[in-house]
Amino acid sequence: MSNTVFVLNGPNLNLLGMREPEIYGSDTLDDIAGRLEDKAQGLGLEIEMRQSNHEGHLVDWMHEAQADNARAVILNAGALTHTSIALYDTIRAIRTPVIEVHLSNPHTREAFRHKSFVGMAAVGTIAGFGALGYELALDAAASFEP
Ligand code: CA2
Repeated sequence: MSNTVFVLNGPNLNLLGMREPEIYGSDTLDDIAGRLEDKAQGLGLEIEMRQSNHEGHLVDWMHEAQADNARAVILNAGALTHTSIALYDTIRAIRTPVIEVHLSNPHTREAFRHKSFVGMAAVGTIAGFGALGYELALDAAASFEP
């Protein structure tokens, strides 16, 4: 198994830090990536950080994570979390463990955010801790068997 952790981000997360800071915080995705790189170094891991507004890219990247024997996938699928059976099937289909992350806590928000297809297949979920959630997820990934 490799030391790489894929950190995959879905639709609109490229806008982080630019809108709705009261919900999502003021860090940009690049800020989060920088902190994850530093933390990964200390844990002996490598980060592959990506964002796409397209569901199929997330599917392809999870296949890639599996082909590369990645340690784990950290996935914030954005709104696809609540709609995508394709992501559910993909997480079920790969052996690579997937950790679901959300900046906000979807359970305190609109009812349509209460269902998570990602969470139904992921190893676990970290939500509501803002950008810190990605770092907590990296700690979880580091605890998986190499
Ligand atoms: O809290 C999260 O991390 C979410 O995955 C964010 C998604 C939302 O649909 C999920 O229910 C929870 C939305 C991502 C959109 O990101 C934006 C960032 C800045 C400004 C506007 C949207």
